[in-house]
Amino acid sequence: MPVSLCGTWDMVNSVNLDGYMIGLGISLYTRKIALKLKHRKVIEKVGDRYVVKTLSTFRNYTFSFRVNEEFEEFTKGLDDRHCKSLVTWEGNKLVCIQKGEKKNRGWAHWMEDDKLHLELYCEDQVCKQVFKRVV
Ligand code: YOG
Repeated sequence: MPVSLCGTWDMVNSVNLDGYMIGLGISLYTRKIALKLKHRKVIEKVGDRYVVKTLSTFRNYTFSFRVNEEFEEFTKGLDDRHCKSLVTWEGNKLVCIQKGEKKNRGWAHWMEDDKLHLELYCEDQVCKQVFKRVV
């Protein structure tokens, strides 16, 4: 593993989450709630599996995967879609491609200046989030 993304991280910045949610077809009502949330990301390694938790006061989303092994992802509580997802390391970026109904869907995590960065892609939308480590 090039760098450890493991740990607990709190969102400090988010750009174009609304655009990303529009790309996913999330209703205006739910988008308004989601935009007010501070997300916490908990990334753990359990054996050869990663567990990634996105936590908020509204909903939580947890999934787990092995790098380089395609898996069935159900985005329960997000847009409730089924994807065939594959996570790989591209240099120091942990990159996920989520094949399914939505085009150009996926995300990438990487570390930069002690911060955890996340780009979320869907259709023609990109959301960029930055997290600081919780100590
Ligand atoms: O992260 O997929 O770390 O899965 C981004 C917003 C809001 C629900 C959260 C709940 C998703 C309503 C997931 C927010 C917008 C809005 C807390 C980001 C969809 C629905 C769960 C994500 C990856 C990479 C791991």
